Amino acid sequence: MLHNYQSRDELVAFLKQKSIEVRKKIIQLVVTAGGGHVGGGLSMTEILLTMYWHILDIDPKNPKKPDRDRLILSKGHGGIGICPVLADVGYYEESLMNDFNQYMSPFGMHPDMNKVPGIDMSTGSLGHGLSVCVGLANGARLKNEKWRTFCILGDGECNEGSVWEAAMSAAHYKLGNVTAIIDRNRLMIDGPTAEIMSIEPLEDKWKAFGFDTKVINGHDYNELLDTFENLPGPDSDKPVCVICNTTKGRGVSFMENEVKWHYGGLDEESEKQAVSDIEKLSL
Ligand SMILES: Cc1ncc(C[n+]2csc(CCOP(=O)(O)OP(=O)(O)O)c2C)c(N)n1
Repeated sequence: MLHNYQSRDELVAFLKQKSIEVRKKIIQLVVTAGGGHVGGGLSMTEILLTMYWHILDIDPKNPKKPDRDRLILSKGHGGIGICPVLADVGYYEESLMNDFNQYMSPFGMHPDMNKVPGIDMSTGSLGHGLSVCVGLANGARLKNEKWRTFCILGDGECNEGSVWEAAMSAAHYKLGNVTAIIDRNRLMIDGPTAEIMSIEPLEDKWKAFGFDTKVINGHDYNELLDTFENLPGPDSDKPVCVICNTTKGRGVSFMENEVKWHYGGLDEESEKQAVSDIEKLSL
């Protein structure tokens, strides 16, 4: 927990303010980069802020602390969503992102664990994050260490067979130190998940694969905090899956629930509109 707060209300107010600031930063990065995966960046803002400010046992001044909790962003195209959050909690200065996705910048569109402090795994090719979590979690168990592993996956990403192999093995090895978090925004790169490759009943699937599974509103800080503050703990024998219902493009009127805003660029007028929408966002 990186923020000192007196009450839940104070914490939620703090996080809501961060939601606005981080979303505005995402828009700025889209402009800097000339385009970006903005829809799926904006859908996970509250999940990421909850994890990095409040849930993860981390030290941004010591990013490789051996007993830190690990978070793998398996939907690596969400780099534009996670990098501002890592700056916000203090892994690096925000100004380092001034050349985001430009030639020689440490910040590519998909985050690189060797260049971006706080990134626990380089991702971008979908379907691999959960397998790495399982390996890390198994390693922690073998060494009797108590740190936890978290993996954020896209719902479209759940089309990948490797996600389910990893899920099976997490349950088989009784890895209660693994938590899968699904950004359930119902859209992928080229259409709605229900049309491209139906993954329903998603909750039942994760349950059948041996995960303690919960469905929550991924933009509601109270639901996020209630869920992640009350995880069973690294010694439990069942992995956890939290399906977070979210809105792709959340906070920007012309992006919300629009497939075409999976990836896009912004001209001056649309940038202004996006910022003005975000400033009015009520969570
Ligand atoms: C193995 C692999 N196949 C295809 C892609 C191309 N791709 C990038 S994003 C994306 C859609 C992902 O959808 P989802 O997981 O729902 O992400 P979100 O909507 O949250 O951005 C695809 C297919 C990829 N990155 N990796």
